[in-house]
Amino acid sequence: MATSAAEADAMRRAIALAARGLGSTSPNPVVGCVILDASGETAGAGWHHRAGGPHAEIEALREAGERARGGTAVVTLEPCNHTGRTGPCAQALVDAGIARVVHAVPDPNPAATGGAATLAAAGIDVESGLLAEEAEAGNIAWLTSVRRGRPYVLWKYAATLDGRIAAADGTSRWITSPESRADVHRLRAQADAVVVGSGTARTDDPQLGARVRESGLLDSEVTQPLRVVVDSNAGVVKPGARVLDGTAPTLVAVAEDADATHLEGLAPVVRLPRAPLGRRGLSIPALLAALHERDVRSVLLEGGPTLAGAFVAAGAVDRVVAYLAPALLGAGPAALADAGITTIGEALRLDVAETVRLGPDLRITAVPTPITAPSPEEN
Ligand code: AOF
Ligand code: ZN
Repeated sequence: MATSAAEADAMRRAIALAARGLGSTSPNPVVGCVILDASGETAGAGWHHRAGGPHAEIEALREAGERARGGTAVVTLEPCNHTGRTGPCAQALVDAGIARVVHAVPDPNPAATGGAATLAAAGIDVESGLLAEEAEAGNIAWLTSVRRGRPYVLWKYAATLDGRIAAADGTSRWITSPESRADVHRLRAQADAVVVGSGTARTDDPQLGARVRESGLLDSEVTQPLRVVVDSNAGVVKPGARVLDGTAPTLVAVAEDADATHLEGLAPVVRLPRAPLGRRGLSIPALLAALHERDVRSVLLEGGPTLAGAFVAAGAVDRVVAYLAPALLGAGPAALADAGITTIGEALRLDVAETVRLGPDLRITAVPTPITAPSPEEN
């Protein structure tokens, strides 16, 4: 049976509800659910607020009460089938007398998958794939982290129209407008971790917190991201650094052979292998694995150009958000340093997902163009 216009409307609302959990549900997904009663009227709605809390389906069922009987549950993610921190939603939907379940995206989490089959076995009509693209986009960080076994990486930079992040004398305040800077706080609030390299830590002494008022989110909704400084030689993070203030946790990543004794008692330290020969810094896959182990599902990579180059070289950038100010410098560092690309054929090609005017600036969001297998003639 095909899906109805009312179900599509309900899914759009469920996707919007799910987004309210962005930044607070990690390591769990964002999920939204709308229950339609037997006559197609909205009877309940809910979203997942925090890991360990009720799943979206349970919130929506709670609101719908008896009206759920004979109704339809519209969910952004396939209902779970497992008892984890909470009970299985598939069973809860069966118990509530739901007649039909429409979900957008199958659950790739091996521990939780199988809900659709459980529902079908109980005689419930199950439909998958409604507005799958939109729902997938809304949950892209979590889905990517489950599929790849590493956090989703969003690289953000602010530059002039000629791609420079500072002037020749090193001055960089403020290239972009207050509107753009406020938008960055929203990105920080939605990320599990904010990562910077030693160059940025040294020159900017950034605090890296998500400033609530500027993020546009409510205070109670903001979970401060883990602040990560990649300080390979353990020479930059020192007592008094703003990144060590008490407002959010901090992790300093250093090389296995670095002397980090001065950091004892100051900040947790993770020791990682150095990058492969020919590259500076730490192994990016090892850094991402260490963060994944700490339940980090999404990373906001904030700089600078050297670390961004290492991430691009490692194939570890999933999304680029560029804030471009209508200004020219003509000299000064570029947003991206060496990424191991030496010839035009190797350029990392991107597809533009969105362009937005932010005050005087332009925000461009782009994702790496998927690599398609070469056709037989090209082989
Ligand atoms: C959520 N919220 O609304 C839905 C989820 O840690 P647990 O026991 O809460 O289970 C988390 C898993 O449940 C999660 O990875 C996903 O596969 C599934 N569905 N999770 O946190 C929800 N529907
Ligand atoms: Zn569930």
